[in-house]
Amino acid sequence: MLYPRGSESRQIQSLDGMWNFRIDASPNRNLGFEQKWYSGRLSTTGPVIPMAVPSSYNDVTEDKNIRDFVGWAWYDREFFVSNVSQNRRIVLRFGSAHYYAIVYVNGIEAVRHDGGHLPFEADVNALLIVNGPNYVTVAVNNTLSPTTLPPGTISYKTDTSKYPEGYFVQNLQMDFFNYAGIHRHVRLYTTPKTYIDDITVTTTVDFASNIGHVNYAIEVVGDQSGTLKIEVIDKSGATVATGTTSKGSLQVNNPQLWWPYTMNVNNPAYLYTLKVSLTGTDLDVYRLPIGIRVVNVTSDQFLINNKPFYCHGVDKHEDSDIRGKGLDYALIAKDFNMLKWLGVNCFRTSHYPYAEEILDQADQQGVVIIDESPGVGIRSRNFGNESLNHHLEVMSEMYRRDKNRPAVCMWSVANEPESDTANAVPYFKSVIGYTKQLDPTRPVSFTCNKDYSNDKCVQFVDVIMINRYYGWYSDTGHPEVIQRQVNTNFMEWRKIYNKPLLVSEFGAGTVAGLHRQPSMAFTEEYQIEVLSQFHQAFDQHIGKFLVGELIWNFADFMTAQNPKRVVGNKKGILTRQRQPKAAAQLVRNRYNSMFNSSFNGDYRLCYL
Ligand code: GCB
Repeated sequence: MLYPRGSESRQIQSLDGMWNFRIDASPNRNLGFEQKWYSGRLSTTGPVIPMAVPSSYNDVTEDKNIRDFVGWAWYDREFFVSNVSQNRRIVLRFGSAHYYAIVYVNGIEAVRHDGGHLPFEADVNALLIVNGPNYVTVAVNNTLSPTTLPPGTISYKTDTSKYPEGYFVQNLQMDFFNYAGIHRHVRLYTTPKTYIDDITVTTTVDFASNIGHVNYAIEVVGDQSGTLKIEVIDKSGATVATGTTSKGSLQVNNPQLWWPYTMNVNNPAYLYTLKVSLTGTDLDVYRLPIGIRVVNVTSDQFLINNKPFYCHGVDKHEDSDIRGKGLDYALIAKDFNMLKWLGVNCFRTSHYPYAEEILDQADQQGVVIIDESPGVGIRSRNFGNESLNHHLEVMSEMYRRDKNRPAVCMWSVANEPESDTANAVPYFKSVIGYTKQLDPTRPVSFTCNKDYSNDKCVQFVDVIMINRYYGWYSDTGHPEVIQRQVNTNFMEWRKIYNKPLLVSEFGAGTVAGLHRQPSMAFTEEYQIEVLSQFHQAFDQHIGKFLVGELIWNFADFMTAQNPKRVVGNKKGILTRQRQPKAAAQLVRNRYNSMFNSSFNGDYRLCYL
């Protein structure tokens, strides 16, 4: 599915803004469907409040019932389409809505989508009224079940001595708040009736002869007799390669490669434009940003353009005050500025696919992405066929959305599943195998919190990713044992698997402004001690088989209420408002020295 981009043949109309909103708090949460709230304007069937789109609805109001709501929430708004666009194909596209969404246009169902973090769209020409007001209604349900990704359960509390009649709660299997609503852009866009439906690009580089190969496949829907022109255009606007077939390979001589910004500070993240023009009865033009680069994994290295890449990074959440998980350009800009300030060259989209607008910045700024699916907290009870089929579907939607992004250098299919159980084996063999089949050009992994002695699924991955909380969830208050435990653990993994290793989580909960000398858990001093003990351990393995470190977490983030969380998870090196805790300076010094240091015979020589 191509991201909507304006061109001489395509127009985009935003439907973002204030929508009307109401939760369906009826006991069975089904009143909206029983009364067909979609068959007229929402305001005619009950009271509505204004709700920002994109945003999560949870933290926008002062109402706890809305913040903690579980069930169907309803949105609607009015819009117009012009006569001109009626001659085109008109598509209604949602960047994402969490979790399950049903969309109606003028009271008729247009599309439904299962899954909270990926785009969906529908051709809506047949549903539109030209020269009249149209309305779109969206019902969004945030209920997580054993077969959703992430999975969850609903507990019905039937003991009426303790709970009122019909009382139920949502149980989560993940450590972040289940923000809900229309999280990303809603847009109408037009294409000609015959149109470019999909473009797939992979690149290879012939280093000896300094040639880049852009392999592409184009899918056209409609009349197939049109003429295609494919151009690779460089930053100066010059066309450097052309093609005319729907599938082919274009040669770019002396290519400017896409590099992470730390590997080529002077010319990072070089993007070409693949311009595809389709001329038939009508013209369609689509411009896709592409990067020429190649990713490989050996038994001990992660190579980008044949040079060893060391990931000095963070894990993140798409999370902020007020907007929850709603797309926010100021936040995206701030986060990338902060990532650069910290010297971060890589992040994992823990624990779900982030907005396309975030990945755009990663492509443009040269920050490597480990693209993670929403497969977080999958337990044994979730390894059934229905879950598996949904997981495969999610991987295919994710691949289809992000496949052309040079910044995406690895897929992570899951975070901390119960990979030590027997039924995890066929499940992950299938999910990882399927992802590799979709995309043979990128490594595939999942993050593992089991151990070398009991995990059963690391056998399928290309890079071992492990989450380790020495000094926090074990030996709390004892950072002095971290180095020993990291070293022992690394060597055990290494004895079993001849694969590169990346520490995909480590960290310590830290309440900003809390100090204690000597340090104690939750103080800023303690976070520094924990991180620096890990750093010293890592330094003994960098350049050998360790290919990266990701701190949990870039910033504090919201979780469900729970006696172990103080208004959310506080393992950020930044506060939720993106202000640095003391550890941010430690990380900044370490990460900046990693790419600023000159050739000195260690792994840093990998950097250009
Ligand atoms: C983990 C999870 C992450 C949690 C983190 C923690 O292992 O992957 O989602 O937030 O630990 O802070 O406990």
